[in-house]
Amino acid sequence: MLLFALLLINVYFTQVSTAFVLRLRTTDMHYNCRNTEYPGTYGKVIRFHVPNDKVSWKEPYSEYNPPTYTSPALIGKPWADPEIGADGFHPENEWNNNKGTVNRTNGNYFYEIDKDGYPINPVGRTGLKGRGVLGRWGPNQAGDAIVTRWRTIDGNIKYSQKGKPILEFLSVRRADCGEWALPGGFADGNEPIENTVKRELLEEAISSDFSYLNENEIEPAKKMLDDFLKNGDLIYCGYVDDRRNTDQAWITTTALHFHDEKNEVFGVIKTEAGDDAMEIDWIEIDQYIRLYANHKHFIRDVCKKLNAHFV
Ligand code: RP5
Repeated sequence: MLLFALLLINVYFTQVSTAFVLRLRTTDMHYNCRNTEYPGTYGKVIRFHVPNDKVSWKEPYSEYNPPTYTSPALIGKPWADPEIGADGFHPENEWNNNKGTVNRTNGNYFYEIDKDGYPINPVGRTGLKGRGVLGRWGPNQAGDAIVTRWRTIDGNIKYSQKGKPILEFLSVRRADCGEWALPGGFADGNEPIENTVKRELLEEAISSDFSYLNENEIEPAKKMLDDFLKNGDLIYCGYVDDRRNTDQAWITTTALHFHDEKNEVFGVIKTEAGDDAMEIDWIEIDQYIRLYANHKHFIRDVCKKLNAHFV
């Protein structure tokens, strides 16, 4: 009896602590943008080592002396900021707001500016200063599309052992690192983020050639797709633990959910990998899926929302 009670307590605390760790990972910790070489630099840019307990800026770390790296590819690009103070670029009134030509808000997070006028990563240290390959100082706005439908076997919804229906979601394999991810990408200028999500989904995951349909089916199919993508449900808006982040530039995403309850849309519309996606698939969801950045947390929240299987 005592053994049974101890077992129950153990299970309870394991679940509680797992939920806690997941929450911490989403908001308060760097896993992907720390203690690695910077992506695309072939070992030339190595981040300064940041132990787990030194991620937070609140923890003193007197030895901290990160290198600075801003990719030369950013110079002169219309979608990238100049160096702060150069070319008449003085964004001090733009931080944390969306009043200028660039959205510099960061979801629900407020970020600070250091004494030299640079934005400070709101989650903590990354071991690198500069912008890396990110165009904007501070937040770089992105959007992600979570497209789901029920997993079926012979036309019937598949259920987990615990009796919960199982979802699948549309995933793309990124060409830059080979990891599976949600279809998504950066906002073009100050475009509304719903447009970014839709545009990136269409570019990366949906065939633009509708010639597989009969001529009289094409317009209704396009309209159906358009209607489906009109009302995405907000799942997340905020910081992403992306491997490209630095102490002064990071990615902020808005993840919108679209659910094809009866497979009416994707029973007709063909998916196809495009742009910077090298492969595409409907992936069955469970707690073991591995995804780019913190996309898995968005998927977990969608499962909660639809009371679908995850754990
Ligand atoms: C992630 O990077 C975002 O969640 C979004 O999926 C993506 C945007 O970068 P690209 O796919 O355009 O490289 O942090």
